[in-house]
Formats: sequence, C-alpha cells, structure tokens
Amino acid sequence: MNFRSLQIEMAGPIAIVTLSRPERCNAIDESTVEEIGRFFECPPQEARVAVLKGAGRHFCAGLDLEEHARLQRTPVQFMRMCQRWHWAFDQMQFGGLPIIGALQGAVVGGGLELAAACHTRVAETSTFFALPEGQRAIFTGGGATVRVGRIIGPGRMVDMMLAARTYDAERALQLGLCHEVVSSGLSFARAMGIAEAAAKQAPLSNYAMVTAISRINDMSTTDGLFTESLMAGMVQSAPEVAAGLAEFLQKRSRRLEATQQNTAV
Ligand code: 1HE
Repeated sequence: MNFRSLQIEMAGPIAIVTLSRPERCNAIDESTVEEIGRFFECPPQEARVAVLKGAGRHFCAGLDLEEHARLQRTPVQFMRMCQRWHWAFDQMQFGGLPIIGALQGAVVGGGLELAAACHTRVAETSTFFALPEGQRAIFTGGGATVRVGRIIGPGRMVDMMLAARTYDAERALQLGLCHEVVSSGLSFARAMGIAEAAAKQAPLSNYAMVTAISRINDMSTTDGLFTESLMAGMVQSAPEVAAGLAEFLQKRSRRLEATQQNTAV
C-alpha cells in the first residue's frame, strides 16, 4: 500500500502506523482520513496488532484547518466529509485488529477522535487532550459525540467543550481518555510492549475483545448476553483453544503424577 500521510512498517506481527505530517502537527486532511480507513479496512495479513503514533512532537492536531479554510465546503460537503471520518475510524474500532495508540503532545479535536478509536492509549506526561471545536466555530464531526461522549460521559463532554478545558495526561488517565501515562519519549516503547504481549494472545480472543465489547455495550441486556454467548462459542472453536487446553491439562497431569509419587515415598 502506498500512502502519502502514513508510514507503515512491520515489526514481526506488529504493524507500526505513523501519521507523518509533522510539519502540520499531523493534522488530518481528506487524503489522510482515506488512507487511515483504507489501511485499517484491509491491514496486512501478517499483522496481529497495530501501534499508531504521530511523527514529531504531537500525536495529532485534528482537522486540517488550512485545507478546511481553503475548500470552503458546503454543509452537505462537510457532512459527507464527516461521514468519511466515521467510516475510517469505524474500520479502526471494529475492524478486528487491536490498535495501541502511542500519544504525545497534542491530542486535540479530531486527534482525540482518532485516539478514541484506538483500543488502548498510552500517553506521555507531555500529552494534552482538548476539543477546541467551539473556539474554531465548528463542531465535532469525527465521532467524538459517540466515542469521547461514551468514555467521559455526555455531561462532561459538554463541559469540556463549553469551558474549553484542556486535560493533562494525569487527568485524562482518571477520565479514561488514556489508560497509562509514561515519561516523555516512552509512549512508543510502552505501546510496543503492550502490542507484543497482545500479539501472543489467540487472534480470535483479541478479535472478540475489540469488536464485541463496544457493540454489546450498545445493546439491551438480553441482546448483549445472547451476543456474548455467540461470540464466546465462536472463540472457543478456534484451533489454538484445543492446543492451549491440552498444554494446561498435560501440565496438570504431570503435577498430579509428581504429587502421587511424592506421596508414595
Ligand atoms: C496545523 C494544525 C491544524 C497545527 N491544521 N495546520 N485543531 C485545532 O484547533 C488545533 C490547532 N493547532 C494548535 O492548537 C497548535 O498548532 C498545537 C497545540 C496543535 C501545536 O502547537 P505548537 O506551538 O507546538 O505548533 P504550531 O507552531 O502551532 O504548529 C506547527 C505548524 O502546524 C504550524 O504551521 P506553520 O506553517 O506556521 O509552521 C501550524 O499552522 C500547523 N498546524 N495544527 C493545519 N489543525 C471532523 S471535524 C474535527 C474537528 C477538529 O478537529 S477541530 C480542531 C482543529
């Protein structure tokens, strides 16, 4: 795949995806959002996990405001553009590939919408989170009302935007906007550590985690429990389940044999 705004590198089973417009703080223009969607819709077959990071000092400064001003989109054009963001970030959240976000510097506006589509978010102490749309006379359009609203709650999201709050990494950790905070310069290494461990887990278990939990959260209790049982049935039919169980049972029988021999002596 040939991309202009993304760099892709494989490290064994881990796809490292780098937003590569550091001169624009990795702001997202129309072609970047298409590239994100295309990559996560059809990731390389050997990829088991992805790490998403930004080149330069910032993770992502959201909508490309220069392009936004230049294109003078009509309401319908802007609506359609937002729907492309929704499509791209849905490929991330529900595509089945676990994505670990390595965050630093600005995670603002559409940058926070992008981060919210990652399944695990590691931030550095320098990271800050904001939704400055109100200050730019626009509104969120990349899924924040759904994804960020569900993480921090709709009331807090209204307050975050109205009061133009910027959360530092520690506050974001308390609110669930990130899941771990590490020292400056270390988010990528830590994200790789998480990715390596996740890549060792059964692919179908990972698939269930990243595709089923958020969807089930949108369902009624009865639908959610039924869907969970379907998903659990699917996951336990994977070939590696038998191998994993056999290993456990063999160890257990060796343990039992050893105990019986000790008792006999
Ligand atoms: C950009 C963008 C951008 C930086 N579009 N070019 N997003 C925002 O409202 C965030 C706007 N950006 C900022 O508040 C700041 O740039 C940052 C806090 C992200 C970084 O500050 P700083 O001091 O480290 O860098 P800088 O000098 O401000 O920016 C470096 C360059 O990146 C500069 O260009 P230069 O040619 O003057 O060097 C900036 O103009 C450029 N740059 N951010 C275009 N966003 C689907 S709807 C989503 C709605 C939204 O996302 S609204 C939020 C938009």
